[in-house]
Amino acid sequence: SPRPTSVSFSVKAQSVALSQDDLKKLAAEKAVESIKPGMVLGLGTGSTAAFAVDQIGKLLSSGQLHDIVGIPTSKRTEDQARSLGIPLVALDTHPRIDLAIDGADEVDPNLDLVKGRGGALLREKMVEAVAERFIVVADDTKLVKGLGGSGLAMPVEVVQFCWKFNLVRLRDLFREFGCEAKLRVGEGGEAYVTDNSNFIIDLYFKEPLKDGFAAGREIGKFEGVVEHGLFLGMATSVIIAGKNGVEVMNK
Ligand code: ABF
Repeated sequence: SPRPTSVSFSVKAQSVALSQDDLKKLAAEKAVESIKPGMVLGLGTGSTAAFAVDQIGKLLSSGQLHDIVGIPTSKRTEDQARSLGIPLVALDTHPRIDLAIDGADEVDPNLDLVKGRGGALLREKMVEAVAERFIVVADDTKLVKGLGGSGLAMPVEVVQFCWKFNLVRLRDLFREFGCEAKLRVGEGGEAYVTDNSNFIIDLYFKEPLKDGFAAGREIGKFEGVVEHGLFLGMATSVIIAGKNGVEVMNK
């Protein structure tokens, strides 16, 4: 797939050390600058996206932004947006989204992504797939050379019915990448249940995937798999904040 076409450094970070949260906020607020009145927005999930939702709320309440509506990608984001007075709609009535802003778990050099460690991958993918522009916001710890290369989870949402059957099939599918597959467990020690009442199988790879598109296709062939965390060819821009500033990469 084509490499990103332009790279720019738009904001210089201050000389004082910035925390990871400061970096997330910088990236999120840079993305919010692209919002124009009249837009239908996809509202992402996770700690970085939450900074963007906060900023949208602030701009609305100060009158600097108006006439926008949002479609949340999780119950968490829905609650946050409601508490900030952001008007919400649904894909059912607003099937075209002007701009979605969301975080990611891994970003590769082609702007392909792993998402879903926050558990919201299904709604995120439904919303972001129909967004005319999809801006990913992240700090520079999310950059990887190859997807699956962070050593952290690549999530797959599966129906609860016979989840072990799919866990074994997924693990075996990626045996050559040293894949381990685990059912995600929630804070109480019970299986984690998504907003859509499904389970999540987290895949861990010893080495990055060679071909994310082939991997996504193969995962999608398993009945009972609802969605996977490979978001390929979807991001139109990625905004990465690091200690040297904010970098905007465009497809
Ligand atoms: C969402 O939140 C997910 O797709 C991703 O899993 C996670 C990233 O969270 P954070 O911004 O807190 O690292 O964007």
